[in-house]
Amino acid sequence: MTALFTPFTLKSVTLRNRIAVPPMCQYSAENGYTTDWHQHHYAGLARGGAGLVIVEATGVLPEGRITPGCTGLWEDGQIEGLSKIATSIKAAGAVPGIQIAHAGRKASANRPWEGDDHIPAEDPRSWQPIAPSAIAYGHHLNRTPTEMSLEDIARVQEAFVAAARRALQAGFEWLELHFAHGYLAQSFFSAHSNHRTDAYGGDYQGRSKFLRDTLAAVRKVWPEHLPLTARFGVIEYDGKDEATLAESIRLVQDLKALGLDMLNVSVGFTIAETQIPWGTPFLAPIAERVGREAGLPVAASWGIDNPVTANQVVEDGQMDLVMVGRAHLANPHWPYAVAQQLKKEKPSWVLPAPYAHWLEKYRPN
Ligand code: FNR
Ligand code: XEN
Repeated sequence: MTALFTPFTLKSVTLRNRIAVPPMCQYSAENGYTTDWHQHHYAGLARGGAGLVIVEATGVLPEGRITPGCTGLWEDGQIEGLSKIATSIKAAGAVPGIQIAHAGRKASANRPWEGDDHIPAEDPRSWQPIAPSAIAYGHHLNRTPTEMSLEDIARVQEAFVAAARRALQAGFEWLELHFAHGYLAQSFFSAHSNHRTDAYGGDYQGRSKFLRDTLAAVRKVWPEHLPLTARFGVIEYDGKDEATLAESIRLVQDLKALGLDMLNVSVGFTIAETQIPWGTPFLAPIAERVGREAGLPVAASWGIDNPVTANQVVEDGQMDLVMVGRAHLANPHWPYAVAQQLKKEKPSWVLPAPYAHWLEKYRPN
C-alpha cells in the first residue's frame, strides 16, 4: 500500500491514513461559540477522506482569541457546538482533534480579510493583549501588550487545563496545544519576545517553563490513552537557526518526558523579518531531525500539498503524518484526488462506504 494511505496508530487512536487537516481558523464564531458554518466546514473536510481533522485554534480565554470571530472553550456552553462537530467528523470516518490556544500579543486583531491588524484600542470590540514582556510584535500588530504577572500566568495555565477538560467532554480524541506561530506560548520561548528576569524568562529553563508547566498540567486531565500533541515553531528563520533548533529539540525532549505524544513541527513566527524558503517542503528535513533527535512521531505542513511530495515525505520517514491545509480548502476531497493520482488506492481506503462503494464499482479501470 502507498505510504500515505497506511493507517497510523498513536496511543488508542488509529487514523485511516497519514493525511491530516491542520487547524485553520475560520473567524466565524460568535462570542467564541461555533456557528452553522463550522458544522458545515468540518463535516465536509472529514467526508473528504483525511484521517485526522483538527479544529481551529480555540481560545482558552476570551482575551486569548486572535480575533473576535475565533472559537472558544472558556465556558461550558461552548461544548455543545464543538461536540456536534466532533460527532460529525467521527461519523465521516476521521478522528476529531482540536487545537487549544492563547494568542498573547497577537490577540485582538481584525479578521485577515478585514486587515489582519490590531483592532484600534478605542474600538469596543478590542481588548488589551497580554504577553511575557511588554514588547509589540510590530509590523501590522503594533499594539504593546501588558507584561503578565505571575497570577496572569497561573490563570492562563488553569484555562488551558479547563479547556482540555471541555474538549474531552465534547468528544475530541486528539488534543493539540498551540505553542507555535508567535502566539503566547511561542512568545514565552523566544528571546525576541521574552525579556523577563523572573522564573519565566532568561535562560532555556526560564523561557521554556510556561510550555513545560502547561503541558504537564494538561496531561494530568487529558486521558493517558488519548494523544496529547503540540504545535511548536522549532525555527524562526532569523539567522540563528542552528541555535534555535538545538534549544527547540531540547524542549521537545523535555515535553516528551512530561507526556507529549507527537509534535506538529512548525515555524516560530515570533518576528516579522524572516527568510522562509516558501514554495518548498522546507520543514520536511527539519521535522525528520526533530523526530529522530527527540524520539517521537512528527507531522508538518507548508508546501507539502503535492501528492507525490506528500507520499514521499512519509515513505522516506521524514514525518509520520502530513498536514495539508489550504489544498483541503480548495478541495475537501483532496485525499481521494491524491489516491486517484497515485493510481494505487481503492476508494474504500480513503472514503466512507456510502461513497466508496459506488466509486469502486464504476471505476474506469
Ligand atoms: C492557518 N494555520 C493555522 N495554524 C494553526 O496552528 N492554527 C490555526 O488555527 C491556523 N489557522 C489558519 C487559518 C488559515 C485560513 C490558514 C490558511 C492557515 C496554518 C495552517 O495550519 C497550515 O500550517 C498552513 O496553512 C500551511 O499549510 P498548507 O496550507 O501549505 O498546507
Ligand atoms: C503566523 C501565520 C501562520 C499562519 N496562520 C496561523 C494561524 C492563523 C492565521 C494564519 C494560527 O496559528 N492560528
